[in-house]
Amino acid sequence: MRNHYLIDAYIGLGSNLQNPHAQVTHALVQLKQLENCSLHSFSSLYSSRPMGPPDQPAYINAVAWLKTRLDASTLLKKLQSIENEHGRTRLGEHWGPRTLDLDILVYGNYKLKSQALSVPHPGIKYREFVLYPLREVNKNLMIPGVGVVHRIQPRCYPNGLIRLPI
Ligand code: A4P
Ligand code: MG
Repeated sequence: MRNHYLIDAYIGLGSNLQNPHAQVTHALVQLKQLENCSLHSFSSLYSSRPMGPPDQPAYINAVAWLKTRLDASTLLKKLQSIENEHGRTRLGEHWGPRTLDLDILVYGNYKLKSQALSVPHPGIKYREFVLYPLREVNKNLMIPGVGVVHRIQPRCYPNGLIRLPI
């Protein structure tokens, strides 16, 4: 489904399996090629400690800013197909390792809460691997119901997050 107008959507990318750096870099290329979307900008890549079970590799994370005419659920389906192309499996433990995870962090001014789609993503304000790259992309972003990124990010402990050189 298509909107007539463009929506600003922010996507969180994460990977900690099978060359995470390459997984995230390739996913950024795929986001650039998505129909009815344009990739406005994207953050550096960051190395982060795993949230969840500690016995898994470090993650590579990044954030992309898309302008899209896709409605939120169509966008989510497109992102899930990209995850599947990266060999994503969903049989493992909660917050377990993955080849690629693409989350819709923010979708315009929308506030949606269902099992299939919650935006803004409920974890945003607690996650350094989301807030630091998001600040790099748009520090003035107002996250609906949460606040402005440049005010929230400094309250989030960096937890060993490393911004990787380009
Ligand atoms: N879903 C609901 N809202 C959304 C949304 N805004 N964006 C639904 C994307 N999906 C959303 O997702 C489970 C279901 O969430 C989907 O069916 C979708 O309809 P999933 O990708 O199959 O599973 P998941 O990602 O394991 O689940 P969850 O609980 O959403 O995990 P998170 O929040 O994605 O966190 N540590 C570091 N350092 N870096 C990371 O990126 N990521 C995770 C996963 C754990 N630890 C991490 C990282
Ligand atoms: Mg996910």
